[in-house]
Amino acid sequence: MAASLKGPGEAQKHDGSALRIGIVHARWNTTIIEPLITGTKAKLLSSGVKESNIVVQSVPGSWELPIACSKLYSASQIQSTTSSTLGAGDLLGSSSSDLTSLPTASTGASTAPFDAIIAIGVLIKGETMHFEYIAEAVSQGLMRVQLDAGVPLIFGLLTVLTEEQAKSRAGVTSGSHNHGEDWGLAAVELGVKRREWA
Ligand code: DLZ
Repeated sequence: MAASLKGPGEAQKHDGSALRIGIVHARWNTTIIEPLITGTKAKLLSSGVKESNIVVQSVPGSWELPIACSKLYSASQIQSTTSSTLGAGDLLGSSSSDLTSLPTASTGASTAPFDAIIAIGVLIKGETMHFEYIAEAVSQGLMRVQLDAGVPLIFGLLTVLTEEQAKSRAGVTSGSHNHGEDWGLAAVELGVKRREWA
């Protein structure tokens, strides 16, 4: 069968066992978001990333993704320089909804800065210009965070015209591909390559 033009090409195998990965997702369109997160995590785990080194945070909508990714990354940088002198709960707390609350060494999780962060959101076009403004701003914002922070930021933002299009990109409809899987693999590849490039 001829290779498809679409997609990242033949899968590369990278060892994610040393990586720490963040996932920041919007809660709008949750029925699409959930399978995308599942697909993303499945590929992280199958690439060797430890469950304890995957940190998942949520925000209300896609608009909030750039600031959340930025804050999550800087919190992990602070944690990496201070964790050795911190007890569990100091500075970073333990509530999973707080962007500054990252697992500490006492949980067995890595306290290194994130090797990659995956931003996941689903924008579905409505009747107004809302979609266009958010899609453009979030895309620019995520690129800005990625280049300013120097951390790979995987673009898991679906910008679709219909709910059907969203479902068929989340592997929900029969025979469709879950794009979250690609995002998980991209995070591992970029996380590993970033360490090589350092
Ligand atoms: C307001 C809004 C609308 C209309 N549509 C979406 C959407 O399709 N996907 C999404 O992730 N978020 C949506 N939002 C919420 C905004 O992203 C944002 O959370 C709010 O405007 C508050 O800042």
